[in-house]
Amino acid sequence: MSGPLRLYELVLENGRSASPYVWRIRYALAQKQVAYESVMLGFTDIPRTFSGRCKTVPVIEHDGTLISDSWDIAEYLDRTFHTGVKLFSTPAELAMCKLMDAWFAPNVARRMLHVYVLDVHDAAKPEDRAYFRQSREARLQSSLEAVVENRIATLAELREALAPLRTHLRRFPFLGGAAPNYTDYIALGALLWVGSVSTLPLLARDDEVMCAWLERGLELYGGIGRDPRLKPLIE
Ligand SMILES: N[C@@H](CCC(=O)N[C@@H](CS)C(=O)NCC(=O)O)C(=O)O
Repeated sequence: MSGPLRLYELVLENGRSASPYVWRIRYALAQKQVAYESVMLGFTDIPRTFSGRCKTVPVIEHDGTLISDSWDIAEYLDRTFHTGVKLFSTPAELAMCKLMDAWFAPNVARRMLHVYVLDVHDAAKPEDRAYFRQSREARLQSSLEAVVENRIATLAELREALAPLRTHLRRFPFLGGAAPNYTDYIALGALLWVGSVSTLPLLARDDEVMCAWLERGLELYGGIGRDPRLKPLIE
């Protein structure tokens, strides 16, 4: 019999959980029907909380063990909890989910960052903003303002980059096929992150396929994605 599970999340000024990787795990826990207690941390709380042992969230604490990195957490959940639906029914499914992530990160998530990084800064807790600016500007080798200067053009590229998902979703209700799987959580997690901070709706209103999938995603598991604080994701 295993003990309670604690999920460390990233929180914004408005109290909303805002990491795309944490959202993957929130959906994973829902699919596995695992109850958990949330601990909300700001960016600068993370190193303090884990004394430097974990630098990013999500982190889970379970039976005295800390696990960071969302992929390690997802695999741990499948190994440890035999409730709900397995996240990766076979090694091949895990490999396909990793393939989706390998495509999604440079083509979609990177462009999201270039559209929304200043929005993330502005939505972060006030005490986290200087750290967020400094760390992201060092990583992007540019001021946040300069990164988002051409964001209307980047948003057009981002919408274009969703084409493979659109093609797939004309055939299937979910990226996982008839039912959602971890590939849906990768994309939904990113959209929910954007929706936590966005001052520019991501999806065009006439993008019916993506909009319908988003609505289905938000409804999953009793509507865990829905939140009155969510900014418009559809223009
Ligand atoms: N590879 C990690 C990435 C997690 C990650 O980058 N988390 C970000 C939030 S989206 C974070 O905790 N950043 C802390 C920081 O920037 O100091 C995973 O899959 O869990």
